[in-house]
Amino acid sequence: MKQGAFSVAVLSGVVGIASAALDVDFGSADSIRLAAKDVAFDAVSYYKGNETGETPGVLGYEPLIPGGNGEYWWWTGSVFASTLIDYWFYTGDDSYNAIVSQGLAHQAGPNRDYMPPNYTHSLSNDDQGFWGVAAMQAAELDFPTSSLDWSNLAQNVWSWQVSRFKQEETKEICGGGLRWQVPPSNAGYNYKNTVSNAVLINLSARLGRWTGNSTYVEWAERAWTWLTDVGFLTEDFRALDGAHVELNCTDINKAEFSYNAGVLLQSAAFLYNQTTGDVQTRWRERVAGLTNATLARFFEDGYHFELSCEGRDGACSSDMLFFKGMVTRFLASTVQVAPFTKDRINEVLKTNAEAAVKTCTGGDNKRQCSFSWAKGKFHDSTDLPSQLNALSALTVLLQDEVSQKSFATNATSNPGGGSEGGNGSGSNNQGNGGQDQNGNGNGGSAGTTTRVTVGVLLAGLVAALL
Ligand SMILES: *C1O[C@H](CO)[C@@H](O)[C@H](O)[C@H]1NC(C)=O
Ligand SMILES: *[C@@H]1O[C@H](CO)[C@@H](O)[C@H](O)[C@H]1NC(C)=O
Ligand SMILES: *[C@@H]1O[C@H](CO)[C@@H](O)[C@H](O)[C@H]1NC(C)=O
Ligand SMILES: *[C@@H]1O[C@H](CO)[C@@H](O)[C@H](O)[C@H]1NC(C)=O
Ligand SMILES: *[C@@H]1O[C@H](CO)[C@@H](O)[C@H](O)[C@H]1NC(C)=O
Ligand SMILES: *[C@@H]1O[C@H](CO)[C@@H](O)[C@H](O)[C@H]1NC(C)=O
Ligand SMILES: *[C@@H]1O[C@H](CO)[C@@H](O)[C@H](O)[C@H]1NC(C)=O
Ligand SMILES: *[C@@H]1O[C@H](CO)[C@@H](O)[C@H](O)[C@H]1NC(C)=O
Ligand SMILES: *[C@@H]1O[C@H](CO)[C@@H](O)[C@H](O)[C@H]1NC(C)=O
Repeated sequence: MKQGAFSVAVLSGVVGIASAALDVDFGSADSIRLAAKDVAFDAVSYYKGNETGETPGVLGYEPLIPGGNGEYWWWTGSVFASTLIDYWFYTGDDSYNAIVSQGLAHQAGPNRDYMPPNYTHSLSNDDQGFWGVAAMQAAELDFPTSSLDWSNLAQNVWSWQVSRFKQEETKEICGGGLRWQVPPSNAGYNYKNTVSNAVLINLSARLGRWTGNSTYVEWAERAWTWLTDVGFLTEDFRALDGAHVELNCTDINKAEFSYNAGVLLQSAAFLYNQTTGDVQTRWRERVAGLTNATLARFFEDGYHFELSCEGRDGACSSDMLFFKGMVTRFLASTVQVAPFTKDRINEVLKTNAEAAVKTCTGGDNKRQCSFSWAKGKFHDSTDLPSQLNALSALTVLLQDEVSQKSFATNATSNPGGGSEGGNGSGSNNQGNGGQDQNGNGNGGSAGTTTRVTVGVLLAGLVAALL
């Protein structure tokens, strides 16, 4: 991630009236699914990674690579993958699974840890982390693969980040915490930021749930404690951007970006779900506080407004253009693992999608979307992040359609079974104490496997954790 410091802009969104070329009936799951299909198609039309001579997984070449067009940074390829994995999960349309798998595999690099040598010059902890997160998501959703062990990729990323975190604790600068950049020679190595640590928390929370191994949950708590101690996460749950090591992290850059809050919220939700007793109460308070803060700061009028840059024309960097879709998906998965947030969050997800779709009247086919949902109509230009944002906004409305599916763990996962096509994408856990069963899915209406929820299994994990 390459953002600089930004001051907080004044909110100025006014919703206008526009007729959407994407004709969506928000009361109908079929209608939402059809619209999502169009938006996904237009999003993928920007992707060149599967063409001869192109690099799988990335959305263009970084400015620092010779001949690079400088449009999108390396990490954004992981957002493309995550969005399409969720698209497949919510709709059952597997049209893009092959290019997503190919990209995730290619960018894992020679050591399968998302540190491919091509990108060392700009490698940051958050960048590596977001790729790890995409691999973890693939594991949890039993995303079909013939050759890769998704959770192993995520674990490799986690191991690297924890070893760096330990090193920082030894040095006592800022009391610990991950730096932004990885190689000391990179500009930004002297900055510690919220998102790098938040992504480590996210991975820890989810690996904890995946394995049932409490070491991960302890790490999530450790990194969370650091974020609050250093003051990056405030008492009223504002997630501030970061600070410099020269000043022992006292010069906090107060810019607030939605994805910082979003990653923390979703992580807290996963931790809430897998803990019990007082510990669970603490995570529940964090979930509640971050839900409030996220909705109040970034969804004041019922749709996402990127506080720190939107409203100042051209002030959102190419990185920031991706945040809306990410946060939308974080909110939706928060509902899944922390259902007590459902009413509050779902109300907003609906108005959010309606606002997004109003912008989808652009491009040659008159259905492409644009970035600023506050404008209430198409404006400026078409671009890939705007398509991904609108796609996320639509797909998360299909939550009820997938309520019978739930996130896998290492005991239930069977991604290989899904790669054959036709026989479903996951194992069928019958609450039999975690035995793997390679059952056939009884194909749901959207063409995906209906899986018995792993709630029973989860209860077992909770017992194992505490
Ligand atoms: C964190 O975990 C969720 C839940 O599986 C995943 O969907 C999401 O992409 C992750 N978010 C980040 C940014 O870490
Ligand atoms: C790349 O993937 C897209 C989407 O699946 C597909 O339409 C296109 O034909 C593929 N291109 C090549 C060269 O395989
Ligand atoms: C690294 O760059 C080379 C040359 O452009 C390319 O062939 C290769 O696919 C790239 N690897 C990754 C992981 O992007
Ligand atoms: C730097 O900050 C940490 C806590 O954030 C503190 O423990 C440490 O004493 C500080 N070091 C200096 C030199 O002030
Ligand atoms: C899941 O991971 C845990 C911790 O690594 C391990 O002890 C357990 O055996 C794994 N379970 C399965 C079914 O692979
Ligand atoms: C739990 O995970 C940690 C970190 O990966 C590992 O070192 C430890 O061996 C695991 N414990 C068990 C019981 O699998
Ligand atoms: C969140 O907001 C709700 C409603 O506005 C309020 O009742 C609740 O106390 C808040 N919770 C936290 C933890 O801030
Ligand atoms: C944990 O998540 C599952 C879905 O994966 C959900 O059914 C369950 O209610 C959640 N637990 C709690 C305590 O909210
Ligand atoms: C699906 O499962 C059935 C029963 O096990 C088997 O006969 C069939 O060949 C499988 N189909 C595919 C496409 O793997």
